Amino acid sequence: MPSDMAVDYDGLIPNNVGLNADPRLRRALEQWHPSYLDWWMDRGPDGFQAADVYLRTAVGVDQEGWAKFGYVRMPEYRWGILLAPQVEGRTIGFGAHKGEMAWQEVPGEYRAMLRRLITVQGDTEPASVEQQRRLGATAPSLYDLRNLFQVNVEEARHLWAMVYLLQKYFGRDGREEAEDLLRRRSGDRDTPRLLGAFNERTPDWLAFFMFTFFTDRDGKMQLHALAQSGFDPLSRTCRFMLTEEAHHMFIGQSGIGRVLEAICAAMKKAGIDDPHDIARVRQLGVIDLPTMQKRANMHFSLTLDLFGSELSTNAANAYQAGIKGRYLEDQIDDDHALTGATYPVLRLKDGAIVREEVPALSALNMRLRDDFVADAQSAVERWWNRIVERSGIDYRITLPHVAFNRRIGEFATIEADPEGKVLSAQEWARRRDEFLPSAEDDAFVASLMKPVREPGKFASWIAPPRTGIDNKPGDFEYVKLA
Ligand code: BYC
Repeated sequence: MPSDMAVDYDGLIPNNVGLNADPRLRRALEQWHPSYLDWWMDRGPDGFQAADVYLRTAVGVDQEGWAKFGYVRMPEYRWGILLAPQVEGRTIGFGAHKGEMAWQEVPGEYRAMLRRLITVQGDTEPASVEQQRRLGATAPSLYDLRNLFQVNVEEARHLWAMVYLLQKYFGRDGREEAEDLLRRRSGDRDTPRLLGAFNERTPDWLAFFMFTFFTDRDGKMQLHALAQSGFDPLSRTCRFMLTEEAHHMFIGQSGIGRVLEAICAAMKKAGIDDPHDIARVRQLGVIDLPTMQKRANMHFSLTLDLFGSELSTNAANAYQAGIKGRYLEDQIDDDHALTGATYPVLRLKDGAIVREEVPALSALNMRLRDDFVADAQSAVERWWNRIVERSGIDYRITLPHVAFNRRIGEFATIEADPEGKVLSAQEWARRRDEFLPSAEDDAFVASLMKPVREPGKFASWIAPPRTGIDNKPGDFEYVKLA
């Protein structure tokens, strides 16, 4: 066996899982590879497959220096299977098996549950690549174009990570799931992706930045919960994926931050103080702040749906089984069994939103969602509102109430405004465009989406980044177009 840290780069599939010593698995993955490449060419970035892109590739799994930067054509990217190092003597940290040695093989009684979780996680990865497929055509700079492609190749690597687990540990069923992951299509009527938000459109770059801010942050929370798993290969896989996820969220938060910088700078320069003077702000070639708020409302609420329902026996069972833990489970000071514990959850009772104490085991989805909301809230303050505040413009972006615009769970049956006030269907219909982007708002954003391809130049609606990727200078040619 190669050591945990050493990545074998010689074969078709770079890996640190000893693929050479497992011919059956290697064959299965090599058979899947051509279908994967067909999927990438057919459903991946449209029109840039021959360009040289300055990408990072994982070449090791230790904390420092795991990434190597260089120009790559995307179809030649080395998608590898990389697990975080095995922790000697790791035990299961929660649930009925707490204290037992972590499993290196799938425990029979939890096989179906594990396969489902891995499949759901795996399904989101190619879905996001499909959603972002056409964005390259309208990138606001070569820097952003490169960042989009970095996200795309790494989400595709996350697909490889889940396919490895399916193929290695789930035999024939796993191989079938791996094929289905390439068969489902984001937004397709007959074979949609499994989770709602991954069937939505990502029509423009503002949607891309909001998605990487909010939806990748759900990815972070879910991966953290799975990284606690007693099934050690899943835990190690997710721990390494988290190192990549951090960069995706950086792209989202700095992307929105740069949009806000451009807005505030343009407003100051034109002497506009009133953020609600939308027509004048838009004439400056930047997005207006109320539209930013509406887009945030939309992406935040769509992402909340990804946490499942308020009360979930699936989540309770996965916890008791030691398969999916809480966010930072290993840093929580309690019995890690949740015996007799309760958790406060917002529920719908007789048409009103009320807080109710429920058994903590059944509320695990909400606990993770609350952790997500706190994380998103602090990022909004740190990365967004501070920029607006510094410019002296009187405006704050806020996150809407969890009952706003929901399709999953308790609040799917009602309408509520961003403050959480329940609205009648008529009132919602009348006021919807106050809360969510209108067709006109979207058309305005779409009108700004003109490609900028000169090194060092940026579209009017977005400020340049403070520093380059890999410390490259401002006019670095991140993508050499073919
Ligand atoms: N859409 O018991 P419940 C990422 C279903 S993002 C459609 O509450 P559970 C990424 C549910 O399947 C992170 N259906 O569900 C980000 C269940 O069906 P069954 C992705 C939904 O299991 C950016 C039924 O409703 N990873 O990585 O407690 C770019 C009852 O619901 C939805 C994960 O999500 C929905 N939104 O929770 C790229 C982690 N929600 O079983 C990547 C793995 C629920 O009755 N997945 N349903 O037929 C899970 O942990 C869980 O499956 C969920 C759902 C949290 C998603």
